[in-house]
Amino acid sequence: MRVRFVTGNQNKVTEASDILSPLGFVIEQLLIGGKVPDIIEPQAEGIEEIARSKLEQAISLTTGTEFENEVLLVEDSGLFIDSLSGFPGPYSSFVHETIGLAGILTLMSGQTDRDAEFRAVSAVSFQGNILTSAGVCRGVISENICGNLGFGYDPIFIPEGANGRTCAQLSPNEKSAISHRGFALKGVSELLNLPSR
Ligand code: ITT
Repeated sequence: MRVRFVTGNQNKVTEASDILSPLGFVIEQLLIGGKVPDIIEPQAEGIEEIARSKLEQAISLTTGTEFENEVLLVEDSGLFIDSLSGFPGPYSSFVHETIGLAGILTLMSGQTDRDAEFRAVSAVSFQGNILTSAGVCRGVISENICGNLGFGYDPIFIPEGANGRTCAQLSPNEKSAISHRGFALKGVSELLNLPSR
């Protein structure tokens, strides 16, 4: 099954393809007229609400185009730090672009509770229905920026079960096996494969 991923983040497309190709899906970034469609991320509290809004916008933008009847996928994700009451959470993109990894480490300096989690909600449109699935990856914020694989907050996030390595020190397969994106997308693949569909 071909799935059009509506995202401006090429790293997400690569990871989604690594996760879903072995399950029989072909993942392609959605480009309309050669461009990533303009999707506005609402400033909502929950990532599920944001994912749904992104998908609804994508459905409107593809109506009347060659992609109208295709399966569309969107994802919203973020880093939620326990001792910062879930910050940056839904603001993860903006915070990454502004204060960046160094800014997060400064906010965490002297903090002994470094527990955090990555969360993702994947949403797909399929035959007129919207299906969603969530994934969580628990871990801790590192003391230093470490590793050069992955993207975003990977160099400061040490997931559980990775022997103290940050996500940016894991191979793509190691990351996908335990990541928020891996769990969310496997959930979506199961929903798409239900016999009733
Ligand atoms: P789209 O909305 O176009 O899909 P985006 O990069 O803006 O792309 P999000 O809003 O979902 O995506 O991402 C929020 C932030 O969380 C962003 O800064 C990402 O880099 C970061 N992030 C998401 N998943 C991550 C992961 O697996 N590893 C590290 N950082 C991640």
